[in-house]
Amino acid sequence: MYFSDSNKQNTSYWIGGNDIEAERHFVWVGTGSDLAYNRWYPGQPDAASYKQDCIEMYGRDNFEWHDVGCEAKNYFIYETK
Ligand SMILES: [Ca+2]
Repeated sequence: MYFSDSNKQNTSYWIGGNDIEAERHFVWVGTGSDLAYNRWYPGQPDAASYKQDCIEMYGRDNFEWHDVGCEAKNYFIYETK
């Protein structure tokens, strides 16, 4: 993916992982399977100051992953068959 610097900083994507069922146990929403791969930003997941159950690719951190509140307004990426 390519974004200009200004776009990149304002762009984050949902990738369909969450730990809604069990805190700190992240799974993919489609299959319920564990994350076989991850690209967490250093220090993440941190469940910082409020409930952070969903995974986003965070533009400001080079699209590395953050756990964040699921109510955030992000773009999304999904897999089709
Ligand atoms: Ca976080």
